[in-house]
Amino acid sequence: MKCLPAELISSLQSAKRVTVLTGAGLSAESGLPTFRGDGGLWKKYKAEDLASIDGFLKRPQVVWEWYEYRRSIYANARPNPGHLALVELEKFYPEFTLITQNTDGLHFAAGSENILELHGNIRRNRCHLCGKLYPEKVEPNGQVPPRCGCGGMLRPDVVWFGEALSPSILDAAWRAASQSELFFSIGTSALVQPAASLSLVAKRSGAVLVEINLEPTPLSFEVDYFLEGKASEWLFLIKEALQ
Ligand code: BJW
Ligand code: ZN
Repeated sequence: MKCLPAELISSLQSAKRVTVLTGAGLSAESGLPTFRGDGGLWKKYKAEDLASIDGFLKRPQVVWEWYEYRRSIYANARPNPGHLALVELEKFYPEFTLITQNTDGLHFAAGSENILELHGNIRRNRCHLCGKLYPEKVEPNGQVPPRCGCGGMLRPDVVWFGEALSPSILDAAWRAASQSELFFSIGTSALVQPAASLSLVAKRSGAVLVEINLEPTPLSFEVDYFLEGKASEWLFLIKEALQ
């Protein structure tokens, strides 16, 4: 049976500024495949072949169809108890920032409010050439990928390898990490930068660092508490400790 360490419970109860970083493992419990590891999305492909501008320009149809496939899975996905517990945490703490690498929008669907989507959102598209944003679902217009009015190919409005994250979102995430007393890294392999560095920024600024994952990651050696197991189960205990 899982049990939170007593010292962590007292940190949970006394903290005022809390930041959480989530990754694909949190949404795995909503039925969405992760990127790496068992059942990872990338099994047949290298991540960089699909989620990079070079991959897109080389195989635009394959990349577009892969995203359309993922959108079809995401359309039926619902927030799981892990997402919902984070909504409760946000109500408890005066300063709470939820930084997510996930592009599935499930934190919004759950009702979290102060969310920073580091890697964009898969539901939106934008033009590869002129940058015009297409927030709504794009209907097929005879070409794959569909074309913008300017003739450019549409692509998902996400951050691919080699692309810069939104400076304002990254700044806000950096600030939240460096100002937090308690920082959680949940359901992420902690391999992809700059997201992975946020945990270390928090630690260097004095935060208590907690990781929740099914298995150890490169971050596990740096954390104050490694909680091994499913995100939803640990988040349930964390929520209970605050009631
Ligand atoms: C559970 C669970 C359960 C399962 N409960 N746990 C420094 C050093 C080396 C390289 C770099 C560096 N800085 C930058 C780079 C390059 C690169 C990078 O990091 N490469 C590394 C892989 C080596 N980074 C970039 O290119 C970034 N851009 C950048 O730095 O730009 C610089 C620049 C500046 C100025 C001008 C131009 C450029 C961009 C990174 C973008 C990542 N994009 C993706 C795709 C998003 C779109 C989409 O959705 O398709 O983001 S890749 C993919 O990885 C996706 C994810 O958000 C991201 C992280 O994955 P995540 O969430 O960690 O998932 P998994 O699958 O890896 O792990 C799941 C975990 O959950 C596992 O650990 C499981 O055990 C666990 N788990 N079930 C708890 N129930
Ligand atoms: Zn355009």
